Amino acid sequence: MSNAPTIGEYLIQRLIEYEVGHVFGIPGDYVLGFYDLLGQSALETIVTCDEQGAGFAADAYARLRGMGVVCVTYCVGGLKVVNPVAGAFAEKSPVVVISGAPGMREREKNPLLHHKVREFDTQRRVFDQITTASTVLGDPQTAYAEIDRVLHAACRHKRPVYIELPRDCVDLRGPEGHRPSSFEEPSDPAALREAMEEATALLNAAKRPVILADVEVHRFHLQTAVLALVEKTGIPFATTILGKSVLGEQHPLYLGLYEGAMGRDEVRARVEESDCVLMLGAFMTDINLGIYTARLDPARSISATSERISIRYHHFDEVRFDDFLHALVEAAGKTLLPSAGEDLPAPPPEPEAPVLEPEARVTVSRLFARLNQYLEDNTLVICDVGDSLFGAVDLRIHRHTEFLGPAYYASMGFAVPAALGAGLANRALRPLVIVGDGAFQMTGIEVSTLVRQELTPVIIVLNNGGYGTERHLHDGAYNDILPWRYSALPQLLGAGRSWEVHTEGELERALREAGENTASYSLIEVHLDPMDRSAAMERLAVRLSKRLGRTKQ
Ligand SMILES: Cc1ncc(C[n+]2csc(CCOP(=O)(O)OP(=O)(O)O)c2C)c(N)n1
Ligand SMILES: [Mg+2]
Repeated sequence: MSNAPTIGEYLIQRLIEYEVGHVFGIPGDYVLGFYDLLGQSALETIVTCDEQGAGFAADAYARLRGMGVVCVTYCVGGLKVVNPVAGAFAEKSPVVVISGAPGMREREKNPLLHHKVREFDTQRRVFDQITTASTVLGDPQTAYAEIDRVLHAACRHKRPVYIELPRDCVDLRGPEGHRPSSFEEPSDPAALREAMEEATALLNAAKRPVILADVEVHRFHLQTAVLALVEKTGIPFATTILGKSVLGEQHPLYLGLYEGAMGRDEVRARVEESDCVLMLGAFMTDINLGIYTARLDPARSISATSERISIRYHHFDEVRFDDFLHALVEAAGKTLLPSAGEDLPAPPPEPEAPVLEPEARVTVSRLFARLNQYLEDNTLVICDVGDSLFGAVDLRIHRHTEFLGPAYYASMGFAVPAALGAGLANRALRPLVIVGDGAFQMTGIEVSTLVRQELTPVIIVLNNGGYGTERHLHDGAYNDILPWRYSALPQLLGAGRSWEVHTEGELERALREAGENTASYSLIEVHLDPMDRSAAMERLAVRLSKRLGRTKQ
């Protein structure tokens, strides 16, 4: 009898080594054997209402914990996680997709087995487009090494991977004595030295350097290093929407959110007029760049990402992002001189505490101003697409990484299931979910899974009677939705508390009572005027509709 673990056991063991504690998904006959193994393991299985919810939950979990896992059955389950996995790919989140599949022996003679779409490898080929590595564990001789390779790729690139587990292979054993391979790819020391010389020369010569910290700083867990760099050099920093709150937004050197012409003018001017912008883990998406209104001159930029380091027009492919950043921190105060630290623009204004007008109808801007006061040290803000995201731009997040939102891929339906993933990734955080009524109709049913897991987020449903964002771009009857009674959800689920809010007085009471409710989720349905919108949405709508060649009257 071999001492080697079964393929299923080895996969579970490696996931635990990557500090995964939960697996999200829905079982099916092609994956039942593996679900049994999961049930006997230290991993907790979280069964959601729908696979898409499991996918978003795993994405949020990965953003907080460094790896998230979704485990589904063949095609009917797998193809439902395509959208969240695509979002995880686009926004760099290391989600591991484990899909059950027909056994290798069942595949002979190409029978028409249930759930098969076209060929046996159709699902895998779909996932090849949206993952950084994929494998079918059909051969016990190579399965362990394949698991090592694929999990390493997820971690190295912070992108999803796909592992297909044929049901007759789960209990097969590979070779004895396997040790996980090492995939270290150290920086080329000479290239690192040269990159550092160029970067320090540029930064030392700069009179008004600025750091632009973005999403990869979060994904690669480099916040502490960036903070050390900021503090040792005195260089002020800005972030983008996608990297929002990657460093605490109450830091004295925080300039604000940089989003080209969409953002605040002082921040835009300070960044664009800087003689050296050090971009760390920055992702140049259209929304991050304020729909291409950002003006960043490569001749005055240093850009470091996990893919390459660029210093003005020189590119260094052999230098690792983390090595470069740590070398900068190490040089700070030595070869890298402290910044003069003059002319910091005034810090972003704390939105004024609104004076309560108890009878007044709640508006979007007053709602967000109030929510800003509501944030506590353990609040994790999770936004969905729409005014939830844009209205949240001006929230001042207390510490780093307390903001999750699909700010680039922008798939509706992210926020409620993300609260599930984030809540399990770190139970010490209390999610504050901000979600539009349209997005809530897509995945809000996962509140059911929040109940099962005894999570207690506060969920604010912005009820503006439909697809508000789209109304501002181009209105039509297709932007209306059925007006659900969102606050009746506790009756449907038999759990939770809810409030229906029209006025500021009602909002105040709901927020207070929700804050005190630590026994269940709290859902606050806020009625808003269908044409009301945040200032950020207003700026975005103007720009987007110009690009679409349509202007709103
Ligand atoms: C999955 C998905 N489908 C469609 C869209 C296009 N879209 C962008 S915003 C929007 C409306 C969002 O409505 P709601 O969630 O109510 O938020 P609001 O705009 O009203 O704040 C739609 C349909 C999308 N981003 N994602
Ligand atoms: Mg809406």
